[in-house]
Amino acid sequence: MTTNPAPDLLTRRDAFYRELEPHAMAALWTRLRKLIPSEPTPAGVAHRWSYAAARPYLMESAMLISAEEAERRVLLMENPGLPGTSCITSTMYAGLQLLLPGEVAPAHRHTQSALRFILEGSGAYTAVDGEKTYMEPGDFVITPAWTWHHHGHEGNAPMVWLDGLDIPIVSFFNGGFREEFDSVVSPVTRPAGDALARYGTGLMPVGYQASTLNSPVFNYPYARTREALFALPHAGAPDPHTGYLMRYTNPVDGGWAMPTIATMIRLLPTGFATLPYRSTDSTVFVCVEGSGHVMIGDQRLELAPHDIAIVPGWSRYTLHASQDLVLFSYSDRVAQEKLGLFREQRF
Ligand code: GTQ
Repeated sequence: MTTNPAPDLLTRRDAFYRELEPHAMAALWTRLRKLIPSEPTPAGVAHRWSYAAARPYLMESAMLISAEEAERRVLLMENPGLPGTSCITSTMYAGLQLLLPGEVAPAHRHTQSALRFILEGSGAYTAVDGEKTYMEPGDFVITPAWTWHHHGHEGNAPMVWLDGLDIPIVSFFNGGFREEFDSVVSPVTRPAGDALARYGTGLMPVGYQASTLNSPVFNYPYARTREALFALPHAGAPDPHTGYLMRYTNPVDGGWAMPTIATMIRLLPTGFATLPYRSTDSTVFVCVEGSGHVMIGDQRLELAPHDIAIVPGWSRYTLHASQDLVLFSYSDRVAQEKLGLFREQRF
């Protein structure tokens, strides 16, 4: 293994490598360690976006362009370690979308899957595949790939939500398609609340044949989620590495709610801190309520309501709650699990 080649041989090797270049070939042994690393070294960096700092820019954007002209009036969050990519991690996209009362974000569809996590406001809806759902802060809403969707606002204050999409995954597979609907809104064929009534109560229509790619429930209301989360401390102690951590599930098969994006929510009671943990999925955290911080090595990221933080994959981190801290998170974990790539480590 460890031989010391003669200087003459080294020169001949370099010449050989240069000779290969114009043939679009290269010697694997010069690249093997980088190509097949001993462990992941994610391209993105740890970062936090303060909602208080971002919000004025979002409001300013509404003075420059309407939702309709923009198609989607969104300020995207780009990982400082991934400049020019429009991505928040190497596999996930994140943006803050603003809709004002009376505005419509026109109907379109795309092969990218999207989630909405509602940050502020009330009275706006998203219409997905023929059904409207009115959105409230803390709601988790799914827009499955290739479903027609538009957003509208019947309330009286600005509505802001976080968009999470699997844009980098779809572009990696070169699978991106988009279509605009031929009018501003796509048809609504079922009453609001239909999906939640049929599939979201522990009941299921008998004989229901569903694709299990996406959950048929496409709005997981925070009122229900919150009640569930805050019931957990009555029954036992939090997991020392994750806190009270729950995942959003597809009620048809118990799997993840979406095919490429794993979504979870957790409660860390006041004063609680997790033990160090890491996993291979770079994760986007959204502070829903409460406050605290995340430590990634010696880097400290503060978490106040609606702040967004990135923990790069395979980085050891701890979470700390100063006030009952509720964190929504999403990552490519579900895709990694399907490919046999997901790993986690508890310290
Ligand atoms: O609302 O459909 O942030 O298509 C980026 C692309 C939101 C949306 C984004 C989109 C949407």
